[in-house]
Amino acid sequence: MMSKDTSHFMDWWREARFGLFIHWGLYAIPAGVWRGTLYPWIGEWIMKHARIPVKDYEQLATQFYPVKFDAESWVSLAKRAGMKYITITSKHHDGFALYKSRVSPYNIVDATPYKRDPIKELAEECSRQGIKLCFYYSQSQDWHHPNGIGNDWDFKPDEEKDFQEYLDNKVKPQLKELLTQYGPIGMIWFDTPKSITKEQSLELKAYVKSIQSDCLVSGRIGNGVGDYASLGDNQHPAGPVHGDFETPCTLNDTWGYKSCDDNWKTVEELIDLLVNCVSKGVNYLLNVGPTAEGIIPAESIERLEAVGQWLKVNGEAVYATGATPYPGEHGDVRISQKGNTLYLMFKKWPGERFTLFGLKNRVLNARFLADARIFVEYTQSVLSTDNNLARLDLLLPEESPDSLVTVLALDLDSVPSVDMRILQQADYSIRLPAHQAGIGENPSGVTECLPIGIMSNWNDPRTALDWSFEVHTPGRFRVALELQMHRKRPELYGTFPVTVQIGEASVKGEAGSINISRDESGDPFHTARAELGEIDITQTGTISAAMRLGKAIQNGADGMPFASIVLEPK
Ligand code: FHN
Repeated sequence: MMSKDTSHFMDWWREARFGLFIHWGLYAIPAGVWRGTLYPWIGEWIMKHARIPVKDYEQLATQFYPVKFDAESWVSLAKRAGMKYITITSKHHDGFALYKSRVSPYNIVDATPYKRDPIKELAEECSRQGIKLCFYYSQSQDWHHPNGIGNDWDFKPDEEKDFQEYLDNKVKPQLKELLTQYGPIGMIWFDTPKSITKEQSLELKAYVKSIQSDCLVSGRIGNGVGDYASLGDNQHPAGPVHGDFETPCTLNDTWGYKSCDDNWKTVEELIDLLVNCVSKGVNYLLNVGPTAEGIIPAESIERLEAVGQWLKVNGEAVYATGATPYPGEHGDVRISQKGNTLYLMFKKWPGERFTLFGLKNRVLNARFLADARIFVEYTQSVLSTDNNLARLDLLLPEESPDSLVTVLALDLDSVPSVDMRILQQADYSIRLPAHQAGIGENPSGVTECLPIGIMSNWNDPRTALDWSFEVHTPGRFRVALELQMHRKRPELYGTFPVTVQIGEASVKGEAGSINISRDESGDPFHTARAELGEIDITQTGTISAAMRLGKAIQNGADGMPFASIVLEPK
């Protein structure tokens, strides 16, 4: 009998978890500076920000000669970093093809003195070194094409353009080239759908699949028809997501190279962000912007190699793992799972004692990925006095076994099974996240929690959010709200009165724009904190909580961008 093939075309991507993004093109030459003016914002947008006429921007091609480009070293860097796929800009919004295209002479082989096809060299290297190659392709914005979206300084306004003509005569023929010239391609990473219609998104998707049926299409193909969904740039989920997600992220503040951008994330931050993604089942696509010479900046290389070193030791907790089985976060611990193993990833070392609540399985073995020889003593019990709360008490070394995030693997007697109630954590804190909130009266019917764990359209004071949670250690708690807001538009949110009721106690305060300051340069999404005050919880067991707005919100940001209530012991 023939065995049934149960593989799925998304398997490789789901198992990969970590990929390399490469933004490389003509914009690496000005590197943020045009005719003596330094432009803020991301480097690859300089043509738009400086409103550079096509005929002037095209001149950059005559100077593009990346003598130091070396496909082998780029691909081996991705491998050393522990990345499983590479997504490179085959054509960004500036319309320039980074490969040999017969559709448009505006490409690296025909329009530059370099005359080599780096995509071909990368494709050969990727196949030699065994890593998936994917192509970024800007399907809507094309500032070089009269009918592409976005250039209104050389061409007609977008509304008057024949977008379908551009799709038919540039996008599709170039996709065909990309999907037939370079062997099997993991994905086409479409971006910024803009006004593309659902029919057009579907048409593009079908077109890609008609050439390579297993090639994925990114969520940003538009209209929700991608094979998976994309979070915003540098956006990290506040709670567990449902479905397949990826978040594209920068190492500094730009995608395409900018000579003056040295706002580099630290290795610690990068590993924290990686484990945060892993614990939510989200892929982390981390960018480098090579210089016009073809060099990946040393600061990027150092950081990626350090992440790779960590992954060499701790990759078991990352690759082919699923999101935490718990419905919410565990303070400074991120959790993933694979088979019968649960991985606790400690962002902050708890010291000698750590208690994990709510794990229902029997633990067979506890081992550190950084050093399996360290003996970990543990006991398991169920507290019938606290509504049958299961607890696992671990006796850990005083110092963390890994200098960065330490991973403790718990091998269990079966697939992880956990208490789905909201539980007070070992550090006595309690988190009441948006995605676990009941939405009481919802008069307009539009308030809902987005897949990334942020409340959307919560603007009606009649709509109360409610929770119930389990307390094992009563006491006095500070009450704070976490809101996810956009740093570039803080004024959008306004500031609103809120009331939080915890059991019999309540606390009032204000939250919104006052909790965030404008920042044009860094990551746009920011988790801001609003301190509301303090309350007492006087008993163990199940406690209820609710939160209301003090007045109706009418802002341009879909209401209050609420992520969580956090109760921290005083
Ligand atoms: O406009 C682009 C930007 O230049 C960059 O390519 C990022 C990467 O996710 N995507 C768009 C903005 O979201």
